[in-house]
Amino acid sequence: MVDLQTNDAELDFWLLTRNSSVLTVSPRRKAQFETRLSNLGVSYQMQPLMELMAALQANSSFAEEEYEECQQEDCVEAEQPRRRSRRQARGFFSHYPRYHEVLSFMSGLAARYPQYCRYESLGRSNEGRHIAALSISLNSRVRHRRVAYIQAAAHGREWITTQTVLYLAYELLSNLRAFQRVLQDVEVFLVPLVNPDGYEYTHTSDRFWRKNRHRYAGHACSGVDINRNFGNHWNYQGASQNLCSEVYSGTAPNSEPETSAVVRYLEFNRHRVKLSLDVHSFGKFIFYPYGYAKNTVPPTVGTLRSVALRAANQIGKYRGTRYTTGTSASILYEASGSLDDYAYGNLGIPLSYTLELPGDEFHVPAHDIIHVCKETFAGFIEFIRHVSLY
Ligand code: 0X9
Ligand code: ZN
Repeated sequence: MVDLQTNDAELDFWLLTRNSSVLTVSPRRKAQFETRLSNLGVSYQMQPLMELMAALQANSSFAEEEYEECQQEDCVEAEQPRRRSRRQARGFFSHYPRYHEVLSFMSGLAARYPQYCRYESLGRSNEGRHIAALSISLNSRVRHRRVAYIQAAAHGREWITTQTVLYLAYELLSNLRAFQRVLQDVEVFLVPLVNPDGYEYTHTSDRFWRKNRHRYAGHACSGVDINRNFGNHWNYQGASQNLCSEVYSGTAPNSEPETSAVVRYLEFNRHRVKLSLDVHSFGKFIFYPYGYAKNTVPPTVGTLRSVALRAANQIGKYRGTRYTTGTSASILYEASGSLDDYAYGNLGIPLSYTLELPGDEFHVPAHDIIHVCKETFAGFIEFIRHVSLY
């Protein structure tokens, strides 16, 4: 399966673990692929993607109804500001926002909490969109605060990840007093949409687009996998140089503006950043380095593991969600050129993780968004709590 993922550009793996996989294959290749699976002795089930798409469509109309509720002017004006903002937030976390909505949610938070929250751009994407960030801290005058860096949606289709990071920002800022200790000397730096072009493309053209939107003249295929484009064992394993592949690693490490925007920020702040968390979907995993090869364990694996287990435990308290922790190469597959290996291996960021949120596919139902946000929030806080120990 790992071989197919890297070498067959027509297959798109949604999940690939040791005992099972979820992937899409075009109708044209279906019969041939079934023969191949039978020859390999693999048992499988097939479902037309159109069925899944129809279910998703039914789902999203539910979300819009919820969001539209009480949008008329008289209704909005009569409300108390605090209640209004809570209701608006409820609405925000019951659907999947577009890029511009994400940006206005972020700038709205910064405008409401100017003393504690800064809204900035790390740079621009291939198509010129801002890679927006929020910095949250209590003592912005203290220069050398440690940083907890959390990013999401390096893969366009992983919509739920953006929501969990925005929820973290919202929840921290709405309850600053409750999180005073956690935030005492830590700056929380959030990038909810690392791949804004890919994200928008999943809203306009192809719900299951993964890569960025880099176009190559004279080629039909486009896009680089941001999570194969970082400069640690670049293109070594679990990555491809076929630009039609879902795991295409780009022309060189850091070749993509989205990757280099993140790298520029992390390099500049390398002595302050103690946590790097890359949020993905799906599978309920917490990965720590190294992911580039099997049986390669970093010297501080004990700490990495114990913090991961604590975070998993906190997440489970909300409704019993159970995460598996380990290195991705041992639990899942080798994937070189990812952020977690780069942050740990090249920059020396001591707590470096990749989170795979829950779900059976990329589309978490609208009514479940808030629950994933809440349980993941508990995990984020646990990770951030460890930052001040460094
Ligand atoms: O393949 C990936 O980039 C991640 N899975 S996803 O389904 N979200 O695409 C997992 C990467 C795990 N490996 C490392 N972090 N090295
Ligand atoms: Zn991903």
